[in-house]
Amino acid sequence: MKDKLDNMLHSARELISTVASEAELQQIKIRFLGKKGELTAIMKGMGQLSAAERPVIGALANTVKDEIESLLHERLERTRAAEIDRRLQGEKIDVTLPGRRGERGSKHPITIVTEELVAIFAALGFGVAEGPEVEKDFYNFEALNIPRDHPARDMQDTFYITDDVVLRTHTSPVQIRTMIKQAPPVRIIAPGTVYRRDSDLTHSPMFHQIEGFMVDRDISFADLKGVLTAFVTSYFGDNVKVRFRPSFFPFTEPSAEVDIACVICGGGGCRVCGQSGWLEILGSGMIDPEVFKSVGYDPELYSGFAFGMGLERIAMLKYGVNDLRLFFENDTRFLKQF
Ligand code: 2NM
Repeated sequence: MKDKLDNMLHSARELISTVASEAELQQIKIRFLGKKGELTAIMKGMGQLSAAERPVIGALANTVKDEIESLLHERLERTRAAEIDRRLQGEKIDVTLPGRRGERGSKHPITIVTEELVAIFAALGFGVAEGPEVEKDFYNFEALNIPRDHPARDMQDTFYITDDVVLRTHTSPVQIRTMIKQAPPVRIIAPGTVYRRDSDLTHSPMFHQIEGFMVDRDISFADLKGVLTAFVTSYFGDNVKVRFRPSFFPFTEPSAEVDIACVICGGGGCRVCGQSGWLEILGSGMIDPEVFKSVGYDPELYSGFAFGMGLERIAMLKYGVNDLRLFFENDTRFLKQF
């Protein structure tokens, strides 16, 4: 009996020392200490022993049991520690690796064009002015010699807030406000958002303009041509052809539209320029004496010119964009190309 217990302890020790998993340890525990285990069997058979043997074998069996339990426990701890070590090795983080960069935004093409045009006019001595987008009828229309019955006043074109308040349809009210506040000489450009009840492939109800004007003694149409030609060649290149074509605006007389040779076909005629070889890029004219009267300038003393252009159109020509809607959809795949 004693040999049996010694052998049992010996083989248990051998087994436990080679085990590598918790599951195997559990099996060994069942084999020796379980209800039907080898040691349990011996303990159950104690009754058959003589009174002299029983305490000796009993004590030995208990020692063997304790020993196996402590071997199992010790091995279990080691297996768990090894398992944790292995996981930590696998999950090790290299804290010196560079982090993921946050995605950087980019300037909207309309912002880029605005800043470039403002810079060109700044170099020509123009300051920048801004004004409200919700505007009084007086500043948006009345002071600009746009009478009550003029087609531009039609509900078709203008968003009315009340009878007397509109979303500005151009940035000209900024020039009116500037002239009312400031005596000549003045040279100002007004970039900004404007609104018209118009929506199709080439018109958005919200779009952007830069308008500008210059007033002093003896400003002539030659100044208009000089400044606008300087602007156009500065933005589209020294070699671009420019022409001035008679036009009409209620707030200027005479008025002229400025065309450049088509940036797509170079003047030969294509779809973009409607076979004409020319692209209209801005409107202009000598400020009408009626406008001067509304702002308190003396038309006998002062003269000036003014001009205006749509920035979406300029951006489309500059960058070869063929769909106006791209400027308003804010798809970053489009925006990040500029
Ligand atoms: C244009 C074309 C021609 C213009 C006129 C004025 C003002 F207030 F000085 F009279 N501001 N802007 C003007 C003139 C705008 O846009 C196509």
